[in-house]
Amino acid sequence: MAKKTTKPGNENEKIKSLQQFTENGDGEFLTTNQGLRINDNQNSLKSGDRGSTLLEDFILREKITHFDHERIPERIVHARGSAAHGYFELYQNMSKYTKAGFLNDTKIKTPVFVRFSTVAGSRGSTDLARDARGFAVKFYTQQGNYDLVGNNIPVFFIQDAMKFPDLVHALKPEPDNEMPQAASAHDTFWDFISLMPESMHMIMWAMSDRAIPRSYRMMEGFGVHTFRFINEKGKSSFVKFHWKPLLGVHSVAWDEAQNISGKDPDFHRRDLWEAIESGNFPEYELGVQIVDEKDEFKFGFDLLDPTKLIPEELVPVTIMGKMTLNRNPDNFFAETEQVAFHPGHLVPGIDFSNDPLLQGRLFSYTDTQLSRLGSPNFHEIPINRPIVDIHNNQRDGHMRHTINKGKTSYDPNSIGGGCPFQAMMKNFGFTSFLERIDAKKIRNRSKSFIDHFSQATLFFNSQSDAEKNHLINALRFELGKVQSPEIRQRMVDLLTQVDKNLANRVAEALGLIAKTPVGNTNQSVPADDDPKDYQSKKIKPIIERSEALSMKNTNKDSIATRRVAILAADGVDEISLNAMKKALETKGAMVKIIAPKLGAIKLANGSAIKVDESFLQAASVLYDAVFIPGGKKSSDALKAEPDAIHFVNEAYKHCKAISANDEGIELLKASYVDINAKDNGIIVGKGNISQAFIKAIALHRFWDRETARKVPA
Ligand code: HDE
Repeated sequence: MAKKTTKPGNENEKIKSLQQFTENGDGEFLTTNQGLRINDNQNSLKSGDRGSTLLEDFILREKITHFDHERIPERIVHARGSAAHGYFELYQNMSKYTKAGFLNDTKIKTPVFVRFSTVAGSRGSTDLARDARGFAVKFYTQQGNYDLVGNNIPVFFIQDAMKFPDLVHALKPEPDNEMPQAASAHDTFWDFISLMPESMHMIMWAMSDRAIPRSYRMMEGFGVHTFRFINEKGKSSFVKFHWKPLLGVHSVAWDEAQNISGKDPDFHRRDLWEAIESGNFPEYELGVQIVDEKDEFKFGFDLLDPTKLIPEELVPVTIMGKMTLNRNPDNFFAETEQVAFHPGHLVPGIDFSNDPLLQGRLFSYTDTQLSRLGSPNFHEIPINRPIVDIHNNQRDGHMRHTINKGKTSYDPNSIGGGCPFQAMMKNFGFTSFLERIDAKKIRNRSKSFIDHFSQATLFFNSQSDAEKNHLINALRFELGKVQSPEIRQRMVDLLTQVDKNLANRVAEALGLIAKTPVGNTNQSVPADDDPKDYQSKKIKPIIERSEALSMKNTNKDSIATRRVAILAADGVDEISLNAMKKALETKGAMVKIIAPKLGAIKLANGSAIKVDESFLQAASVLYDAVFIPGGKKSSDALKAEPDAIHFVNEAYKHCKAISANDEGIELLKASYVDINAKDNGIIVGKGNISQAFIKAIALHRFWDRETARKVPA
C-alpha cells in the first residue's frame, strides 16, 4: 500500500512533492491499472449506505479480477524454491576446452540468478523434506543466457526420459487421498523403485544425509548429465559440472529435520535470505571433470548413463571460477516464481551429450513454461531476459512486450535490408557439435546401461560408519511407512544387490529376511529382446571407495554463519557471556541470546542485555551449537526452566557442540549431557573457553554420541 503523502496544493506542487519519492511506489497516490487515482480504497460503490454493490464499480471489479488470477500453475516438480542474484567470476581461462565467452575471459563478471528447490513438495511445503535439491543457475552472458539446471545429487533415478512421468507420479502424493505431502515414504514411490533397479544408486544418495542439507549454502551442485565443451577449433571434450560450496557440505539429522519442518518450515529459505541480508554472501566454486573424446569408453560404465558419476579419484574436478550470491530478489513472484530455466539455453562452446534423460529434458522445459507462464513470450519477463539484445522474426503472442518496428518479420527479406542477419561467420554464432551418426532408428536401452548396482555399492562403501547408519535408518523409516508387505520385501531383496549387510540391517528392523532376488528385476527390457541380456548386472568398479562421496571429508575449518544459541537469565555473568559472543562473532557466527522471557536480562550491576528470543520462539533444532555462560542466579533460573533443559538435551541428541563455563555447567549437569564422557563436542571449563568451542562448532557434529547415549528429547 502506498504511503500517505503530505497534502499537496495545486497540481504542480503535487508533482513536485511526488518526485521526491522513490520509484517503487512509496509515497505515490494509489491508482487503478489504467493510472486513475483512487480516492477510496476501503469501500465499494453501493446504492445507498446499506444498499447492494453496483456492477458499475469498475475499481472494485478491476481489483477483484486481478486478485482472482494471481496464481499461476506451480511447477510440477521443484515447486518449492528460493532464489538469489549474484555473479560468476572466472579464475582461469578455459579456452583450451571451450569457446564459451564467460569461461574465456577472467575479467568478465557474469551476472547470475540461482534458484534452489526441493523436488516433491508443493509450493508451500517444508524446506526440510528428505529429497533431492534443485540447483539451477542462469548465467546472463554476453552471448545470451546459459542455464545450468542441476541438482545437489550427481546422479538420477532413471536412465531414460520416458520414465520421468512415472517416477514423478509415484513420488508425488497418492492420487486418491493426496497424501503424503513432500515425502517419498509411501507405497507408490517404493513400489516403483522396487521395480526399477536402475534407481538404486540415486536411492543411496536420497537416503543419505545429502537429502537433508543444513543449508542451501552448504550443499554441492551437479550438472548430472555429461555435457560437451567445444573449443575454437571444434574439438569436443566430455564434461561433468560441479558446484562446491566454500562453507563445506553439511547436513542435519533426520529427527532434527522433522522437527525443523514444524518449528520453521522456511528454514532454508530464511537461512539463504538472512545470510545475504547480513552480508554473508554464499559462495560456490564451479568446476568440471574433463574427459577427452578418446577416453569415452575407458570407465567401465557409459558416460551417457545419468545413474553414474565419474569418481573424482579418476578424473579430478578442475575448478574454473566462483559464484557469489549477493542480492535477494525484490519480489518473489516476479523473480523466483517466474524464472524459467531450460537445459537447452546454451551458449557457443557448450553442447549436449546423447544422454537419453537429458535429451527428453530438452523438450520438457519449454513445454512446461508454456503451461506455467502461459505464453511463448516468457523470455520477455524481466528475470528471463538476456542482457544482450534479441533480434529475430518471432512476433506477437499473448502478452507480447516488445514493440517490433518496421515491415519485415521474415527472412530472407530485401525490404528490411536483410536484417537481422544470420551469424554465419565461423565460430560466431551457435553451431552444434558435428557428431557422426550412422544408426538404426530404435526404441531401446543400450546394453552399456546395464550395470545398476556397482556405483550404489561404491557410494555405500565410501560412507563413514555414522553416515551408513543414517542411510540404513532412513531406509527403515521409509519402508516402515510402506503398507504393502510385498513392496517392503521386494525392496530389501533388491538391496542385497547393493550390500548384503545393508539389506539385512534394513530387513531386520522391518521383521523380514532379505533374499537375493531371482529372475529378471529389470523392468526396462524391450518386449522383443531376451530378458537375460538385460539382467541387471554388477560390474566391479574401478575403485572401491571415493573420499569425495562422504561428507565426513568436507571442509571443517569455519564457523562462519553458524547459528549459536546462548542460554541466559537474570544475573548472568556478563563478562563470560560477552567474551564468548565476541569471540564467536569475530569468526562470523550468528549469535542469539535466548532467555525465559523476551525483553532484557537484568545484570547485578543494574545494566541489561537484550534478549533475542524466549524459549517459546526458540528451538535447539534451529541452532548449530549452544553455550551457557556463568552466573549462579542465571544458571539456577535455567535449571528451573524445563524448556532450557529440553533445549540442551535436544542439542545433545542431535550431536551438536555444547559449551558451558563456570556456573553454567550446572545446567548441563541437570540435563542428559554427560560432561565426563570422552566427547570432543562438549566444551566445559572455567573462564574463557571460546577457542575450543569454536573448533568444535567447525566440526559440525559429533556422531559418536549417537551410539553412546539415547536422549528422550
Ligand atoms: Fe527437471 N524439470 N526434469 N530435472 N528440473 C523441471 O521445469 C524434467 C531432471 C531440475 O528452479 C520442470 O520449469 C524431465 C534432472 C531443476 O525452476 C520440468 C526430466 C535434473 C528444476 C522438468 C527431468 C533436473 C527442474 C518443472 C527427465 C537434474 C527446477 C518446472 C527427462 C540435472 C528449475 C520447470 C527451477 C524443473 C522436467 C529430470 C533438474 C517439468 C522431463 C535429471 C533444478 O520441465
